[in-house]
Amino acid sequence: MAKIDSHPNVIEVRRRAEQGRAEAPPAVLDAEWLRRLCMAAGAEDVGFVDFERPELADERVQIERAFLGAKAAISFVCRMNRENVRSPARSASNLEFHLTNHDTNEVGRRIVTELESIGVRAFNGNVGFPMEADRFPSERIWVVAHKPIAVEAGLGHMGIHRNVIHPKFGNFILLGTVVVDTEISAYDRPIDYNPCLECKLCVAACPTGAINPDGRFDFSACITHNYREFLGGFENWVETVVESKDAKDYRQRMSEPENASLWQSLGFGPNYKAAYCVSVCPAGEDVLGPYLDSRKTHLANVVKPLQNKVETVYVVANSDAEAHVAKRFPHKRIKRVGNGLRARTVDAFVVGLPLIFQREVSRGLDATYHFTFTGAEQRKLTIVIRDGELTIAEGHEGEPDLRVRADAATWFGFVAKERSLVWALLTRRIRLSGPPRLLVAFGRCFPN
Ligand code: B12
Ligand code: SF4
Repeated sequence: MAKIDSHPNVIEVRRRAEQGRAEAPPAVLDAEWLRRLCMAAGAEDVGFVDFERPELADERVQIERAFLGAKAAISFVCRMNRENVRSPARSASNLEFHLTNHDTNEVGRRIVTELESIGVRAFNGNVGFPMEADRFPSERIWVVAHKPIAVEAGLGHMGIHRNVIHPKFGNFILLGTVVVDTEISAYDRPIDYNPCLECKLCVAACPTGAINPDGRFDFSACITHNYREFLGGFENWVETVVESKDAKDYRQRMSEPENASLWQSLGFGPNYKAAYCVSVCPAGEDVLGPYLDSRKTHLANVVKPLQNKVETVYVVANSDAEAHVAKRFPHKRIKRVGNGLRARTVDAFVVGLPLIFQREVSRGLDATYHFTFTGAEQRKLTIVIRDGELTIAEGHEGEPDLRVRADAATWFGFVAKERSLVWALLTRRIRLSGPPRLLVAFGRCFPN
């Protein structure tokens, strides 16, 4: 301790404190002052939320894993230029996404820098990537979920396509969040209407059918195509390289444009393949005018060029997305790929099943499954597939049509196509009681 007492910096800090020159951080941040600070930092709208409200209880737990002491959040938006996002030229659209992504991170960083300079602990939650990759794909890999915070902060509501629509800027925004350990003098509340017009143009434009008219989102369809050059799509490409016998074989699996696109993604940041749901959305006061003037023109100039574009759409084999492209967009090329979404633990299995469930493929199946996992992970689950719906419950409920008793490691090896089912059945690492066709039908509902 004696050593630290004589350190020049320690002496100076103590001297300042004694002289009353050390600035104490404010006990409460004034909302008006904070709003001005955020706008000066480049935000185009901002709202404040406290973490006491029950709607954000789960979010707070997640954020505390990265930043202890979260009391309130500053939610802000940065606007994207519409015509670039809408362009069928992927290079133009991706540039707009990437640059706005960068700006949004910068705005968050500037806000944090200002707050830190007055002694307030503040944390900038990444807009998107990089994320906590070591959790992929078992848990959510993002630290802050910006959408629920933006909704609570009164910056808009999620439309049918599950993007937040701002009442003025529409869905041409990216979201940022700065978390602080200090209370704010006034908090915002969700706005009392949804800017979404329910026109369903997003449903019509999405090449993979990921957006359903009832607001359901097919996570697997979107991530397989749109994120082909991110995460799981990248892993699938690596496996393609590994599995190729020689250069000629590789060239048959990956076309030259695909290689060029991948190189661009690796060199300049990963390229999205679509985002057409965002492109076509006419909602928001600043966006709506031309659509109200002539829906026909909006369709012809914005929606049709994206629908008519001849392009490759990436799908999982025998998925709802594959059927959708074949039916709605016969001029687009279908390419079957893997998306890397495979469970390795029972927890990941439970989280992942709803994300890869194929509602249309499941039609006609009415079955209750009792799973008993043994070995390293012991757990009982009841999984019901009925009327295109999936339900998962802990424990065993009701009378099953098929009982599956499986050593957990063997089961996940089988799901990842690394172990043969026949071998697992013969060695009794997986045991079935009931018609085996129900296991085949189960597998069809969750292609990966
Ligand atoms: C995960 C994610 C995705 C996923 C899932 C999309 C989704 N609807 O959530 C995928 C990869 C498909 C995706 C795609 C896109 N995304 Co995105 N994405 C995120 C991320 C990281 C978290 C989203 C979130 O909060 N989900 C939770 C709840 C609130 O949303 P939800 O819709 O109910 O949840 C779904 C998924 O999150 C998923 N999920 C939930 N829990 C778990 C757990 C695990 C383990 C997994 C794997 C998945 C998963 O399943 C849910 C149902 O489908 C945020 C960035 C962030 N850190 O917040 C950006 C974000 C939502 N994305 C954004 C954008 C712009 C896009 C794209 C347009 C990208 C592009 N340029 O093409 C597309 C649009 C697709 C769409 N219509 O939603 C913006 C949206 C801005 C806005 N105005 O709302 C965000 C907020 C980024 C940002 N900082 O601005 N995205
Ligand atoms: S395109 Fe239409 S239906 Fe889709 S989110 Fe926008 S306003 Fe809602």
